[in-house]
Amino acid sequence: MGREEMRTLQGKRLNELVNRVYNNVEFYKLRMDEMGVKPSDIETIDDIVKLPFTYKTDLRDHYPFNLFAVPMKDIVRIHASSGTTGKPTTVGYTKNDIENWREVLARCLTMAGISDEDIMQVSYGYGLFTGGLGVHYGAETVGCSVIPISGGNTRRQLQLMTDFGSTVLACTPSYALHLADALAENGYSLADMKLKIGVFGAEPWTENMRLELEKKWGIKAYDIYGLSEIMGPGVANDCPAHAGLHVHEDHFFPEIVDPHTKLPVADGEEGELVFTTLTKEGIPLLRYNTRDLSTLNREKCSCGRTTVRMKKITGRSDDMLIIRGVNLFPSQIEHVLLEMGETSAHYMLYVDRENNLDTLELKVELDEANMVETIRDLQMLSRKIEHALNSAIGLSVKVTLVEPKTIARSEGKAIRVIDNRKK
Ligand code: DLL
Repeated sequence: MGREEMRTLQGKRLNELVNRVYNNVEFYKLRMDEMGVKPSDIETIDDIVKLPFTYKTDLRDHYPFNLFAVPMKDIVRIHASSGTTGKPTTVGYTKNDIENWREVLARCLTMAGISDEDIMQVSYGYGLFTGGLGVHYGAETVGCSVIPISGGNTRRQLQLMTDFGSTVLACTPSYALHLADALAENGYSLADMKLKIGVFGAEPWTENMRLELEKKWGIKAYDIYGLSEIMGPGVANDCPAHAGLHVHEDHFFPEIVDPHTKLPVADGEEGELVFTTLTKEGIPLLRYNTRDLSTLNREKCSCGRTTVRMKKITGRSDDMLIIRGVNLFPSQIEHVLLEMGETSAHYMLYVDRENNLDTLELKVELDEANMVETIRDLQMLSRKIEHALNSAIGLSVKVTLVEPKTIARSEGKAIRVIDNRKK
């Protein structure tokens, strides 16, 4: 589609969207009234800058369903991802949303050369996380034979990959690397496998890592991007040119804004990636600030596609970590510690990578007023915290209790995380 034709379509969809949220979501009506913007002020896609931004905290403040724009009877699926504290971020899909999700994912997979001839092993987690089910539906739409194995259980992954002759692997890039390194020690060989294509995403990874995965597996590796708030996987992905990720901009309108001023920046300049969900019905969002850092490029790609491309994500403007594909805010850890009230609130998180798998260790100071006397009690307290963290954030964390006043205090902003993973 030519640029002008696309802009006309986006303008029409934006106008419908704004009417929908203004009339059905109290939060947006209030925000727009406050700013003195009416739905009739939004005529073309350029008018998007008149609209309010949405942040993750807005989803938290309206937990669980208060930003939904349709009655619950029209919601057919609920997913959730990490919030900044104890409550997850929840999203809901109508039947049409699921259809559109299938469509964009089918585009992503086709762009990577996947067809109904392929056998796809979906090793993203199935469940509240959008990765497994999202990719699954798209793969079925394309006509692949889908193996919904979900994440984990490395040996079984390799066994099924060999026995079933999987031609496509979909998982996080770090898990793909871990699987590659586990081949030999589990008695498997690439020669017995039929893998051709990897669809990797859900966490940041570099171009070098992509090349490394291509070499280790002897495959073509593609980057797939997305986030639960906007849809899940399938917001954008790269084509064989690997020159940025094509955004499915007829559904998700991207902008880049300056992290400080929140004003839009020119194409090519880096800033926070913002999306407006042009077609979503369940939980449509205006100008959702992802906090992911990227740039936009509207030039036609050498693959022939005209859709805007976003550069591989270079980082985030907040402190969210992605550990084994799971999003984690240090504030979630703090929330659990404070809720338990058995230690001090001075802690440090150490993130590392062993055998290509992320590891997480929490050092937390004992509370002077509540000192633990015996080694046994100390061990019991660590286990208790590990258990509480595991059920709150879904990740295993090694907890080490340390003496009061041994964790370095910082004079400015507290440093809570030491991330030793190689970039
Ligand atoms: O990670 C959706 C997804 C699943 C994408 C499977 C791709 C494949 P969330 O759990 O909500 O959703 O996390 C979204 O993960 O804001 C980025 O910070 C990061 N992220 C996702 N894909 C990529 C990628 C899913 N390809 C957050 N490159 C986003 C870099 C990514 N970061």
